[in-house]
Amino acid sequence: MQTSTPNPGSPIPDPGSRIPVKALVFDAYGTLFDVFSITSLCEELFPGNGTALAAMWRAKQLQYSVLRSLMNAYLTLASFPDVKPGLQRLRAQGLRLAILSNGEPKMLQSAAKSAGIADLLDVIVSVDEVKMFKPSPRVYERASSHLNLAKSDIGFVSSNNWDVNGAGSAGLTAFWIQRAAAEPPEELDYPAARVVHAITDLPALVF
Ligand code: LAC
Repeated sequence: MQTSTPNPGSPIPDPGSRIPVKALVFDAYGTLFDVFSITSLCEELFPGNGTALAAMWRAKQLQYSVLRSLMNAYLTLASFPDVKPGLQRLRAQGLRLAILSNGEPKMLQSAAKSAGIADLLDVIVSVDEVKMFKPSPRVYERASSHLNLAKSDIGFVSSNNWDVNGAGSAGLTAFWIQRAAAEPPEELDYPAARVVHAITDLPALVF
């Protein structure tokens, strides 16, 4: 395993400088939408086991397992509290904003609407249109075609380390939003250009 190789695709900018991007593209689940906001429903269904069930369901969702009753709960996921104010500030700065997710179009549109952020997004792109999942480079290329921007003009934000590395490897500037304090960085060749803890940290880091 390599540990300290710098990102060969795009060198890490000076940590003190802002990063020039024209758009920011966000992963959805765990990044914008709080997948643990279904914990209270899980607790109602299985008293005493809500937290464990929500965590297990997230693992299952990543494996693309389908269980209708909980999938429906994903249609109305809450967003993290920093998401709406962060997106509003980024938009006021003139950035174009998008979601690029392994989720289905209907689920993403519904969650964005329910979280009150649909109007802040220029486009919601689902892997459904390429029939491949992230981290395939073909998926990250869809962000470039939808926004009509070079990949180097796009920042990609994800809470998933593998997604950060995938985006960096595909030529986007990746930002890791570390939602879980204990999560260590991935030791692959494409580290994040910046690590943040909330979407509201991003406006000061880009221009
Ligand atoms: C997504 C998952 C991977 O939204 O978080 O693509």
